[in-house]
Amino acid sequence: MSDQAHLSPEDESGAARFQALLDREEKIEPRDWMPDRYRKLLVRQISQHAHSEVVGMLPEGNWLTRAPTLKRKAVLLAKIQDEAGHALYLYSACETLGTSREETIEALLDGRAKYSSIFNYPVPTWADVGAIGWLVDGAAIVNQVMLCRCSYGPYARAMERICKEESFHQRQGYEIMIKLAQGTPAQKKLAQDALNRWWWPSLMMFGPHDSESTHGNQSTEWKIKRRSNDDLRQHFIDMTVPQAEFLGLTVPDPDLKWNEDRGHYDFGPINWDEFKAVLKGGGPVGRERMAARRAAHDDGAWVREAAIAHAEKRKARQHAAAAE
Ligand code: FAQ
Repeated sequence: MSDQAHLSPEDESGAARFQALLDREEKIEPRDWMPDRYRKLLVRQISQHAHSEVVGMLPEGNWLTRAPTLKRKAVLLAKIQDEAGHALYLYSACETLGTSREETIEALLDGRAKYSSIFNYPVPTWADVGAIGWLVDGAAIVNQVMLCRCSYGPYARAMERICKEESFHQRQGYEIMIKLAQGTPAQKKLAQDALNRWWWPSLMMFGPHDSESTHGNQSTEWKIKRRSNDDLRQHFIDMTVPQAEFLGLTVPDPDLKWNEDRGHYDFGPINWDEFKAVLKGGGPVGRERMAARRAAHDDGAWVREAAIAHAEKRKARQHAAAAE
């Protein structure tokens, strides 16, 4: 049933304004009327995105004590802190849609909310940290540049800032891969093995094929998404294959081939059974990620309580000063 079916006269004028804003490529802001489904679609996507940033900090955080040099450690630390910042912008954008931060985080902790499939894979070597920066952040940029033009103002603005930081993340990963690929044969093998592990999961980050995408059409109609999952995936492949060639590494896809007519690379079938299995349970890595996330949340309880107590004391002082 259409969202417009049972609208009151007030809602009708809101709906007309909403459509006019979309048509004029202007942003929808929190004060504006919006269809309930638009709000829900955004809360779903933005909260999943925020959770991905937070859970994405865990595999890299595990490598902080094992980074090979002080410089690498400082750079990785800065990247992880950026991811925390991204999550904060995104949780804030979610709050502008009327869901409390507690509610959103609770949904992650009790397993109702998703985060990106990519963070349910193990990170066994330092080369995997490089591959994450190069491929995972590379895929995230391709996806998020599109989201800078999202119709919802707070999300689009958060994305602009996030994209600037993501390009530094991608560079740090690629630089790790360059060093390894130009190193000893053993180091080059580490880089190749990491590429083998992360290539296909990175392609899955863009979501199912367009024909299987549940939200794609509605999301595109409302200008939340501007490009389809398959379109973005192809763009990522076309951009990344030459980077792998520069490294002297082989993309683990025997069907990968430049198609002169299409002006794109053809590539082999994606294992969607693996994608579904990763989403369902996440296996041992998923359990480990969520256990680490819950422990961090519990350990941080005193910080939240202290911040609330401080805010209340400040408010009381301001009231007292105003009453004098
Ligand atoms: N993982 O109907 P569609 C990062 C689900 S940030 C898990 O096509 P949509 C930075 C989808 O939710 C990475 N689930 O969905 C970083 C839906 O299920 P639902 C995160 C997935 O929303 C780097 C169902 O499949 N980025 O990495 C995935 O139109 C390094 C049907 O799919 C974002 O979240 C997946 N990969 O398109 C941090 C970007 N794909 O909800 C630390 C914002 C699909 O009905 C270290 N999100 N599903 O139960 C988006 O652009 C979109 O949500 C897509 C999916 C493109 C991901």
